[in-house]
Amino acid sequence: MEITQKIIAEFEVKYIQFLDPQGNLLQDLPNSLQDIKKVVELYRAMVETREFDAKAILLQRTGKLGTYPSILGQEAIGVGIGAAMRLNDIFCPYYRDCGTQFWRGVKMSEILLYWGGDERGSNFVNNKQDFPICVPVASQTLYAVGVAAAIKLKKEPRVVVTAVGDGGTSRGDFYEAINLAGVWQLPIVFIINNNQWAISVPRSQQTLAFTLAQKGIAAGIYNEQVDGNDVIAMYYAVQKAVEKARNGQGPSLIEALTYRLSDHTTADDAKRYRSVEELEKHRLEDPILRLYQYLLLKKVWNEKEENNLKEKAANKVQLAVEEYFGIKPDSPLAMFDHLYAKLPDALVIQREEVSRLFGDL
Ligand SMILES: Cc1ncc(C[n+]2csc(CCOP(=O)(O)OP(=O)(O)O)c2C)c(N)n1
Ligand SMILES: [Mg+2]
Repeated sequence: MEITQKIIAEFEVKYIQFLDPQGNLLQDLPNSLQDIKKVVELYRAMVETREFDAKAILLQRTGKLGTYPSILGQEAIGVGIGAAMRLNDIFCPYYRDCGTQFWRGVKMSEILLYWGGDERGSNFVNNKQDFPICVPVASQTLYAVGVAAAIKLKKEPRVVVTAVGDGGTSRGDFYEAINLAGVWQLPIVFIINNNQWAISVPRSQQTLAFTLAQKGIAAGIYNEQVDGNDVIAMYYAVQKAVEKARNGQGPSLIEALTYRLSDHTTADDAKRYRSVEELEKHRLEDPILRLYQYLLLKKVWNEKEENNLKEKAANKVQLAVEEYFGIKPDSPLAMFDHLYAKLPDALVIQREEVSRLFGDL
């Protein structure tokens, strides 16, 4: 006897790319980027972010910064998200999102302060409602959902954007977050920075799912895969998702395909678990290189502009470093602040001990 089954649902995962790795434009620029000056702005921001990143690693290597997670190769994700959001939207970052944070007005010196071990770096001067960097993997997706629920209750025309790594999408927090965002139709956009590695665990050992974007299907939310090395595609996809959420049309999940060109953090040595050939292959997909080539082809950029930009970026980063160096270290007692409304007895005792050792600085 032959058993029959009907297909009751079929799903698709879309992929979008504008620029190929050689900088060729594969389809017309989106309407929102018809003004080439805006594309140049995206380029400038990526170059500045890379300059910052290189300096942060040097600071760590010379003992002037704590452990730092490089964003090398992932600048298009950060800048694309930043440019697509409005300033009064809310960003819930993880630790590889400084490109977005800079675009939104977080100071470079604040990010240095944070990785220097000083929590005052999270008290942003410019955008107080953005959340601090989140290190516990994927937990940011949960409180981002909480914030989006609050926005919806208050009927505010704002959107929450949160980013998470490929590894983070294996955690329960992530599934719970996208599930509830779907059920409650929240104004939120989840971005997956799929850089192919979770420290030493490759993407292939995270899930058998063909894409990470399709995880959104199970949650009933819109999903899309984007070339995360193409800042034009990133900007386009995130802006579309953000405005959809703002118009009450629910959440989205965007998987940005990229590659972590650096070690996981300055405490890691990726040579121990991945080949140089793999790394070199992905270097050719570099997001900055391809946009540089496109701008050259369009004749809106040249070597002189490039040198000017690099010099300006280096100066900006140097000023941030000097500002960071000039900040007087916080009192050791600060570690007890902001943990509890009322400190538990055990911590009261420890606080007194620290106070005796170091004085009330
Ligand atoms: C809850 C939790 N478990 C483990 C860790 C240790 N840890 C830090 S980063 C990381 C890998 C995360 O990989 P992925 O989500 O792909 O992000 P990526 O670092 O590649 O951007 C792990 C396991 C952590 N920070 N938090
Ligand atoms: Mg990863």
